[in-house]
Amino acid sequence: MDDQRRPSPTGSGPERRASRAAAWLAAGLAVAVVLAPIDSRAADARSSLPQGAATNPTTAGTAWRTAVERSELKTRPRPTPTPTPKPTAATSSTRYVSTAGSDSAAGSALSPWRTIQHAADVAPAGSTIIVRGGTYAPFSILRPGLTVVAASGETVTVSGGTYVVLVRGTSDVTVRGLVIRDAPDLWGSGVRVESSTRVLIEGNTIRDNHSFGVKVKDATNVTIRDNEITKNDTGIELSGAVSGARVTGNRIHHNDRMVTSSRGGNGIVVTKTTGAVSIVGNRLWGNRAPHLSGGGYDGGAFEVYAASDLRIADNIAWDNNNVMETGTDGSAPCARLTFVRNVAYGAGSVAGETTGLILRCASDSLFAHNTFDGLDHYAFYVAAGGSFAGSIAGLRIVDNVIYRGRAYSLTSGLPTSLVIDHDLVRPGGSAATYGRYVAYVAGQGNTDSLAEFVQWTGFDRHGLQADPRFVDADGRDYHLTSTSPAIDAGIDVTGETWAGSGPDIGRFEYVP
Ligand SMILES: [Ca+2]
Ligand SMILES: [Ca+2]
Repeated sequence: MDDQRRPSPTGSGPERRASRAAAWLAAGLAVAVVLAPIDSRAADARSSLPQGAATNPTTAGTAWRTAVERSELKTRPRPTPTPTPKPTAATSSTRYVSTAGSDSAAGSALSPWRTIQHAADVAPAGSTIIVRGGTYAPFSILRPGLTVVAASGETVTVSGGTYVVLVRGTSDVTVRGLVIRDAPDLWGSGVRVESSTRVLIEGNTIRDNHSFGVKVKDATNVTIRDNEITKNDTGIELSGAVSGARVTGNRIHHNDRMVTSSRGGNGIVVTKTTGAVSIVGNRLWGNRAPHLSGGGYDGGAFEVYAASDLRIADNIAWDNNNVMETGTDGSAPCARLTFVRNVAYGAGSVAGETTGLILRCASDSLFAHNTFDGLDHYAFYVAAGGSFAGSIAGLRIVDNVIYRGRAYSLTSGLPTSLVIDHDLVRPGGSAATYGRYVAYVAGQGNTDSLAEFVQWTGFDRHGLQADPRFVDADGRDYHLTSTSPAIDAGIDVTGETWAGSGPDIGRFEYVP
């Protein structure tokens, strides 16, 4: 989808440009550690990342991931632990591959095979295939119950092929710890999981693939966890029947090339899927591709196209071309999207090119308890009709903080079932495009006053225009301080427990 939907609002004044260098220090870290106890937060803050460290996914990753996992664990029922048998050095279910090996060998530690493909073809079901350091040809897993894993502490690179790693027509497969790169073909991918179930793609580096880092098509219960996914045309794409897909803990950044003239530069794309999908606790940044012609950029953190039943929560996104784009070709709606407890911010590395959410296909959907800071053009562009539009009936935008950027850009003809309320806005104070306004409303223009926006539209009658009093917005710690007007000013739309007399507005609940 192209960026055709941006309205051309009138009344833009001169934009004040401020130094944003400081804002990049520790980007992605401060918000990461705030779930941790005070002491560890201070310890992490002291690590004070150098300029550009935000683009290094290995820095500060552990603290944040731990925090996310901790918060998830609180709400997740704990399974009864099963005793794990002690691993032995070379059980019958362990096989080895080495660049010094031979496919006519036994596949043991001392007599390893040469190719991963041979191992995937002949290893007994239930095998763990340990690959020693080196560079290998692409491979396909077409049999159930296999784990392919890099030897501990060794770098295993698999490169080339339409699909560098293909998992097809099988089940119970794990691919872990590999560097998967350089698929050269249009519509190819680093990892492709197709017509399979119970597949885990974990801890890999997946990069420089054309067109996808990971593509999941018609495969259920696929988990994509803790990977670094970068420099592909698109980071991850899910399509078809993908019930139970879970994308979590990944670092998805600088997927920065177009696939075709109309798509590319996206972090996570969910297109024409059926079944519930969970996208939780990822970090996404720098996902933005120059158009193939005509200038400008496409892409963004999340793209949803004719897909429903998505839960997108606890993610952190910065410097992406947009936070989310929704759309459809009319073949299916985008229904029951739940986008909660995310943080997204600018300013981006390209002036004017870090926008918010394009909601033109989002029926019966909830966008709540998110915090946005310094986004260009808008946090929420809400449209009825136009290119790629589907229904937005029953869309609710509630309990969000929109800071240092224009909160809304609204077209005419919006449905009466649209709810926008209990949000806190604070425009100004950034160089974000249109950042000094609260909203643009078709037929009215721009306003810098929430009261005027309420008068024009009837939305946000319980909203606030005030300083949210974050702990340290420039340091990306969007926790509230004790005097924040966002405290207890929200409404319960998520069923979560809260502190005080009501839910707070924005990503983080203030706990005295
Ligand atoms: Ca797009
Ligand atoms: Ca509260």
